[in-house]
Amino acid sequence: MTARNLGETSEILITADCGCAGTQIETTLNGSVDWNSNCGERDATVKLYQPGTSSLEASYDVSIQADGLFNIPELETGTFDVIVKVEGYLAKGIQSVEVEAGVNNVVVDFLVFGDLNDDNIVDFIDLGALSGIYLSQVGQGSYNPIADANCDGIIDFVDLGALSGSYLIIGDVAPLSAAQ
Ligand SMILES: [Ca+2]
Ligand SMILES: [Ca+2]
Repeated sequence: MTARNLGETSEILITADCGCAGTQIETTLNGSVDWNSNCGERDATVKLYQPGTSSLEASYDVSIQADGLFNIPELETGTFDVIVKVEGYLAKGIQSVEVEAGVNNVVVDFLVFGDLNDDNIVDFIDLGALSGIYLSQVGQGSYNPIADANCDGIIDFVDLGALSGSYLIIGDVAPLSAAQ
């Protein structure tokens, strides 16, 4: 069997019947998020764009584990701008991530808390959402873990302060600018 050219980027179609299972190098992307383990698991979306553009190449729903790690088990090789959106946080972009055959790693840090309604800006809607469940505790129906910035089981002044600190900040969007 001839080796498949994994570096070829123009090939988008993947054939399922190549009979080569087990012979190809699987391409994976391991992500690491600066994360409070008390927060447990959290849903996130990882989007890959052609560098410097808003041309979406792929989108993955992932789960941030309590240790801050996430994994995309199979993806295409290439160079991508990566935008990670974790529930409750603004989207974070990382430019020009090279994905080669085999295991790849990407670090996602400095996540900004406070986007409770997932529209990629921290504003009065998020403030209102947090205020509406102020002093609710884990176990109560009104408690929303997404609003619990420090994940201590109560929505209080600490979480309000965290949200206020990012008030009117907007998350990253494609195309990512060179300044980032
Ligand atoms: Ca918002
Ligand atoms: Ca809290």
